[in-house]
Amino acid sequence: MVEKLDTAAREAALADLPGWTWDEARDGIARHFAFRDFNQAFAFMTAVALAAEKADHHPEWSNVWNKVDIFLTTHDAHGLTQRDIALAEKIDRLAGA
Ligand code: H2B
Repeated sequence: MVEKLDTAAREAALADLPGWTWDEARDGIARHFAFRDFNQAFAFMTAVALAAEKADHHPEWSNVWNKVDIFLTTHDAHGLTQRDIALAEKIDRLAGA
């Protein structure tokens, strides 16, 4: 079982993920993405879905036309872990962010 990140580890990781904000109540991280249109948003979601399935680590997310809101936490650990950080880095690369 992967361990929750402690405060120092979380702050160090988030320093390298400027678009993501920590939700203390849910111990996870969130980021909002906006694309040119629905096609771009859904292509991004497809790429994220494939990466998530490969990593066996999945986002909580929603989509409204060109907007995608993503929340990452590790359900098995009841909080933020290195698996979320790794997926966030991957998501940023897929968004070209
Ligand atoms: N995704 C996330 N975000 N957290 C988990 O704890 C998790 C997951 N667990 N995807 C995986 C799947 C688990 O349910 C399977 C059985 O490995």
